[in-house]
Amino acid sequence: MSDTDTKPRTKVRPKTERPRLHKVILVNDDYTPREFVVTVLKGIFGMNEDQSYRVMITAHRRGTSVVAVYTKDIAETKATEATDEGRRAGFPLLFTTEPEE
Ligand code: TYC
Repeated sequence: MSDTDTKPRTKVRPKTERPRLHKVILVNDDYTPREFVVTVLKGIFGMNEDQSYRVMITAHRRGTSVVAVYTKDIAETKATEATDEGRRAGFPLLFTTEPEE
């Protein structure tokens, strides 16, 4: 580098976009018992009794409730696992995912 060359004052730092997070959404239905929903939320999403009751009752009253946000893969895996627990017990319990804005 010659004397007249000027170094950039700051390092070039290419912007790396963070991967978009995906919401897991609990969908209400008329058949799955409340207590079963709470048990699934505790087991698969690591929530305590209070948190899972709140998420369950929000879906019950409003139709849907956001459970948590994760990377796409983890959100989809957990939504599938939670939905499958309902299926195995004979309930139409449904968890879906959607990307965050
Ligand atoms: N609506 C159900 C009932 O009254 C309880 C329920 C809540 C089911 C939330 C699903 O995502 C749900 N037994």
